[in-house]
Amino acid sequence: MTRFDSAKEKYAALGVDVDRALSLLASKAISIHCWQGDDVTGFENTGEALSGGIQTTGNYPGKARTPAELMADFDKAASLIPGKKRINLHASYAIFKGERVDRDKLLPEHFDAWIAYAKERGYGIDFNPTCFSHPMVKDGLTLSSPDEEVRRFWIDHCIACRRIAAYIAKELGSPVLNNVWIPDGYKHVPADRLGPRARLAAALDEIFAEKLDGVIDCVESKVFGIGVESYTTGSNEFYMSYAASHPGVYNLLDNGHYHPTEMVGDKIPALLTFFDKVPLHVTHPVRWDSDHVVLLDDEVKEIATEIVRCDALDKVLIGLDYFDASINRVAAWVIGTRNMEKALLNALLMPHAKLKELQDSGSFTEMMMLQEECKTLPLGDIWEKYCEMQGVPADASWYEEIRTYEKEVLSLRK
Ligand code: RNT
Ligand code: ZN
Repeated sequence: MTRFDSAKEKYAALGVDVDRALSLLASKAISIHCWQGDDVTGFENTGEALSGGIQTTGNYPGKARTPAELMADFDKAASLIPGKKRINLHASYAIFKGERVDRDKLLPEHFDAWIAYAKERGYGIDFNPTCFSHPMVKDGLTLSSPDEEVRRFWIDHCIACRRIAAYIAKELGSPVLNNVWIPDGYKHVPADRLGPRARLAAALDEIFAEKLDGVIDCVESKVFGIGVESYTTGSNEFYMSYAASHPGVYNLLDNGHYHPTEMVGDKIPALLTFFDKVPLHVTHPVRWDSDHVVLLDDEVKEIATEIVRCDALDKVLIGLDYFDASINRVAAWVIGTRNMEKALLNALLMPHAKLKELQDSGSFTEMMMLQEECKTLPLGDIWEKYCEMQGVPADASWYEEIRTYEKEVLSLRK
């Protein structure tokens, strides 16, 4: 009997259907962020430093400098990751054939190369306005700025992005998540907390006014950023209320954007009670929103468990968000995405019906016992099988490919 067959028997004894778990996992797409490949630099070549209270640290050699390099690196990573993939783009990754335009004038055609790339590989695309690392961010503000001209620029940028998202959706025949995140806030204790939020709400109303097919709109809240410690305009309460009162706009949860003891796993069912979609940014925050590579830690496992337990694989849109410049960037993509897949597999292999029954019948001792016993079931044997079925390395041997790629490709980038 193979290890897989023996593991399968163990799961079956608990009432878990392993084949069903494998096919559900294979059909769930993970949206992989392009910005891990180049430290959130993009292709504008304006020399602007990363701003907005987010930071990449480290200077591991070999970062992608051009669309061709970023695409090649993404391909290398994707070849080592099982499962269905989407690619998550930022507006700053526009690819200009001729004349360059500023962000408020971006057009769908500036993403044709990405659409061709995605089409060839059968990927969906997700999209993000880039409201940072730009001279029109004045005093750290964009959509909530008191300066009419600044606000106008960013409203126009976000409108352009929604149209690009609609175009991509049409081209690929797959809806595009368009996520608005802005860095707005104050380092010091503000004198007016309401004014900026009123301006942000009005700006969002303008941005979302146009009905567009294929676009799933969402807004991403945050608790604080570096240099923006005292006040964040787009706070959790602000965006949650905005989404709840504006049908068709969703609240995106980034698990780096809450106080350290708040768990996004618990927020997912809270939102699923009221929303038919819950978009995510899965990350690994270490003491702050540090955007380390996603690990297979308790928080990520709990996020995956809630998605599966709530029968919400179709409702929760899983995107990753981290940017680590201190390690091989291609490996960073592979490690983080494989971990997200592993967390989902772990969740799919739990006897949820049985556990719920135990909770509802007040059998808390047995419930705890079973939850803990599940933690040492042979997940690895099923994972190996899944990787084999997907045609990717099942064990640490994938790292050899990274070593070779580093030697033959990345290290030549000077
Ligand atoms: C910042 C947000 C946002 C960005 C990316 C680059 O705190 O998490 O999602 O990380 O858009
Ligand atoms: Zn995020």
